[in-house]
Amino acid sequence: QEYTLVKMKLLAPYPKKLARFENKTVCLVAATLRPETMYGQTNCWVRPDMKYIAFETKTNEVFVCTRRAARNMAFQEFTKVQGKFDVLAELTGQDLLGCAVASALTVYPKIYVLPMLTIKEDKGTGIVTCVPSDSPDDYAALTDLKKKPALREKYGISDDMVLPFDPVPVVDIPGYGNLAAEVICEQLKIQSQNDKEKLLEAKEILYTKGFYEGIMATGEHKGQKIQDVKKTIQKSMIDNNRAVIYYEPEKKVMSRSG
Ligand code: ZZB
Repeated sequence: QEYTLVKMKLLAPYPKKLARFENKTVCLVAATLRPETMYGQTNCWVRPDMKYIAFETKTNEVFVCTRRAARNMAFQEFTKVQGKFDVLAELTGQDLLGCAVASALTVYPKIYVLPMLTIKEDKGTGIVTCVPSDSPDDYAALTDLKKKPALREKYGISDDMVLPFDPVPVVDIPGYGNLAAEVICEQLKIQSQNDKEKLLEAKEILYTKGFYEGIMATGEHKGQKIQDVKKTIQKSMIDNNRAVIYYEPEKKVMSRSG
């Protein structure tokens, strides 16, 4: 499985556990299958109770992701020595909550690290970029935070990190419009980020519809088909040093290699 790894650059002040890297570029790296939706990023997701590490890449950047993802990256020439990575810091999602990051293409110059409780350990990097216009999981999790002051309070998230960030129209999907995730969450009566089965159904519908019928609604490729621009947008992010390609091995292979 090929993912686009989006470098979400940590902005100063860095959190305590990363403070000693303040003279370096630190990136929370998010794996996505939808590089063309990056125009609509509204925040970065981490799971508060999940463990993350920081390691140095061969280009002298510091990447933050799960240990499992770091190990995969070490076998994909991200580090100086093949298969090896030095753990510079160990942290939890909680340590990253409320930090500010800058990500490519999005209309919001400064976005925040917020809690998503359904992030899986065994997929991607454990860091997820939020696109509430097109990802039902993201729309549901952001709506949870917007509607529930108690949830924000529990995780020490202030209103200004959440409330100003509305979904941005990025892709037009015939029958769903340009805020497809919101439309489908309403149609399927999705109540929260924990509505697992309905969210899976919503995601599958939008992946297929978006890929085959989606038209860019913003940016320099406005009016073009998603199929025709996906690779172009991925390549331009890579050329601008804002993303890299990351492969995820098949699950079976993973469990054999530890
Ligand atoms: C931005 C984005 C925009 C995404 C969209 C989807 C959509 P999949 O399909 O199951 O392989 N993701 C990545 N890692 C994780 C994780 N560890 N736990 C939970 N979610 C994760 O999952 C890949 C997608 O799920 C990724 O692509 C990421 O969200 C999220 F408009 O990135 B995506 C219809 C979906 N649209």
